[in-house]
Amino acid sequence: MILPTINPTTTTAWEALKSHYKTIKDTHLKDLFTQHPDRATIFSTEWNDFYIDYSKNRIDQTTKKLLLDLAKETKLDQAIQHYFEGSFINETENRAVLHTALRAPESCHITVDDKDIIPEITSVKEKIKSFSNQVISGALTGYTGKTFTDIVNIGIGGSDLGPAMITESLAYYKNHLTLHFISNVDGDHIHQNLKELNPETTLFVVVSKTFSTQETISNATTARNWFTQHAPQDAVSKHFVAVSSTISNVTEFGIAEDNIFPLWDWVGGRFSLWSAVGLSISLSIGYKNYDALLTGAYEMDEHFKNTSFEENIPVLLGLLSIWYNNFFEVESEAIIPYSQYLHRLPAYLQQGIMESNGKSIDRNGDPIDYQTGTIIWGEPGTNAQHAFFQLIHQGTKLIPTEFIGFKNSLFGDQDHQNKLMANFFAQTEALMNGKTKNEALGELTSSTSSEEQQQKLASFKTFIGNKPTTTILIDKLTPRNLGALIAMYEHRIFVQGIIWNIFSYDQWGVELGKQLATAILSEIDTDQIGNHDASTTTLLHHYLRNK
Ligand code: G6Q
Repeated sequence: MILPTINPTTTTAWEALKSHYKTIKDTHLKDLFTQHPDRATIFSTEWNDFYIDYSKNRIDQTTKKLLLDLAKETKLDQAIQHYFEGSFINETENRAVLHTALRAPESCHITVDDKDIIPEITSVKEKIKSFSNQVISGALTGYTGKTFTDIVNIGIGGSDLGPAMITESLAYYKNHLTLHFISNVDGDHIHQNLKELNPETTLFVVVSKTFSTQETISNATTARNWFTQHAPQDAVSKHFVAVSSTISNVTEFGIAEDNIFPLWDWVGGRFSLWSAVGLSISLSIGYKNYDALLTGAYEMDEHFKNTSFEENIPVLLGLLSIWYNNFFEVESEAIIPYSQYLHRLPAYLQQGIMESNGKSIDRNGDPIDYQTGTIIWGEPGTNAQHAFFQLIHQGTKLIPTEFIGFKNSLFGDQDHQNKLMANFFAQTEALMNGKTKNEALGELTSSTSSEEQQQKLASFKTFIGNKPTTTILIDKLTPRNLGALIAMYEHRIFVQGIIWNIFSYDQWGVELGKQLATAILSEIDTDQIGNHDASTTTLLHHYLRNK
């Protein structure tokens, strides 16, 4: 066992947190601010271009101390060391977890199986750089000599969400190339995209670590067939490149070895955008911006590795999440970016957070009897305010919400920016303070309704408040700051996984559905329905009737 295997509920800190919870659970955030007007200073931290305010959370100094004790008792410090050193902490797959090495400077030495991996990483980065430069500049052309106009990233899960989210988030920095992301095995997805493409000017980037994923191989095959219907067979090598750690599968598919950008088994799919999986990012925003993304992530790695837990952003935010999940027993957390560019961030984080920490067996192999894996959801503000915010404000569920905003807009329209940020600040204030019935009544007194009607209506217009929020205020949406933000979430996943005593870097839970789909596909293909439960059998009959 490399990582500690401590059941968090057996620690002294956990017991203390349980009793402490009883003393604080009914306290209103408004009262916490009245008691300690300096909370905003005490519970906030500044780092590079980030200002994190976690003072609107239902915590006091004792909560913070006990949560930090929990991190110490579960030996988080030792675990962090193992993580960065490349110990095989993905024990169920017998692998290191080293996406952090992908953003480390060339001067670092990080070894896996006694081999320094930095030179290999550097040489792949060089390959990404030179290839992106050539495609962007037009030095590399398609089979008819025309420059590329469209890049199609074919991949799914970790081989799609990262590059798709980043290229959307950094669309402001993009060049003339149009990016397309094809992930779903739903044929309508690829055919809708192909309809708009010109084979002469389209470059396909097939991304699959294993190069055996059903969706990706089907989509890549359909793309290649479409391409060769228009272009000669030998033009495939000019229009198809691959990102993979399984070279033999790629060459078997028909992509030449020179056109392969490798990655390694110590890069987990959902943490792979920092590897060659990020090729589409580099093509879209240029290598320099892609490198700045990596630098930002590296800076967050250093912060996480070297900062005392009291001021350590991923540690503090991870502990807050545990506080709500395990003591308040909240069911979900919302993440609301106040930037339309970040509209794919919640979906990206859903994979990172829920695939990593949605586990119910602990690191000893025993079933878990406490809550793990938080449910994450969200949409950009202000749109979300006009949709589901009602439930956060007045529903029966407690939903800790994270607000991500930027001080500066990218196009510099100050009028819009002020309106956007006014909403950003107003929401956390409203969620905290709420509105008392008296305040609601006060607003109604001038109306013509009777006092009885006013009393009744005021109940509907009352907000209890006391809804926890965390505010992440960043100077500007730059590649570097985005890199740091994503790395911050990656490390929070780690913190929570360590404390919950689970393995965060495997994903066995996605296997069963895949196995059954393979079996059902052959039944559909042969029109022979096998042995299923009555519901599945009936559904299959309905489907086959239409085939
Ligand atoms: C992520 C998962 C998963 C994976 C996809 C694609 O951590 O492992 O989302 O990225 O299943 O796998 P391939 O890259 O092997 O096609």
